[in-house]
Amino acid sequence: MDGTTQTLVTYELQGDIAVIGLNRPEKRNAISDRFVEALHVAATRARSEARAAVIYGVGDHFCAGLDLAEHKEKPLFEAIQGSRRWHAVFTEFERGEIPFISALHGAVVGGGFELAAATHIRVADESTFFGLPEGQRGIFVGGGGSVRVGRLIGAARMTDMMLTGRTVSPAQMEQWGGVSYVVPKGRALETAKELARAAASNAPLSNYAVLNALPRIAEMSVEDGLFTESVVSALTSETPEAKQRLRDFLEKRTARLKAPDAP
Ligand code: 1HE
Repeated sequence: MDGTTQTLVTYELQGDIAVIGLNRPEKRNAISDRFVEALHVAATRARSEARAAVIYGVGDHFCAGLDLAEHKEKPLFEAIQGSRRWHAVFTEFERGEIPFISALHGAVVGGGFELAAATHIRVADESTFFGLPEGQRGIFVGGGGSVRVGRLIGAARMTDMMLTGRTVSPAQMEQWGGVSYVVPKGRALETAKELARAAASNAPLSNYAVLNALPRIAEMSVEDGLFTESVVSALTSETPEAKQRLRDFLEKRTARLKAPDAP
């Protein structure tokens, strides 16, 4: 079903964090045109009222990718425009003001993987499997995957996934750098919320710099990157919030860092 009455994307503000649910479980959260617009609405709302956000899939899977039933009817030019709209909306997640953390389980395939790649931290539970079955469907990635997934896990691994159609386990994906956390089945959403709450407690301008300066610096020459870093660093230090946070540390009003729990 993708009728006019269904809430394709749910949204809930829980304190400082927005919790966004992909909510078309009967079609494994396949992304139709209306679904992309619902993602746009949720991202816009989260960016204006939350300090971090979590995205998860309702049902047994995170997301089965592009809605193939809708796609097969599309004329060429509409397919190009559709892909460009995915790019624009996913960029709202990737290069906005607040961090987005994806909680993954079940299928994270095709456009579902492209969506996860546009988020800033990926948490996968042990039921997760990753796939890029575009070749099997006779199409190509169109939701930014050739840019984001390729940069995330490396072009050779992406090429392998696309040519062979193989699925990849969360443990393997963690080794490849495609996910940052692998947690027991059913624990991804809670872990993602904990991480979102931690990120939400940072200074908003620091988070903004992480989301918008880091990926740009990664594309620069070493010299340009180092110069840009100095400018961004000095700018963030100038805010009253930074000055207050620095004072809080020096006057021993903030908790000290401690070593991570094993392992
Ligand atoms: C769909 C879609 C979909 C399921 N578009 N309808 N993506 C794919 O190639 C993945 C295709 N899907 C699957 O491999 C499987 O559905 C899953 C592994 C995700 C889940 O399997 P399962 O057994 O739980 O569900 P199912 O029985 O296969 O699907 C349930 C229903 O969802 C069924 O419809 P129904 O009317 O028969 O109940 C499916 O047809 C429907 N469904 N996935 C439309 N993707 C911007 S470019 C991005 C390019 C891509 O993303 S290509 C990869 C597309």
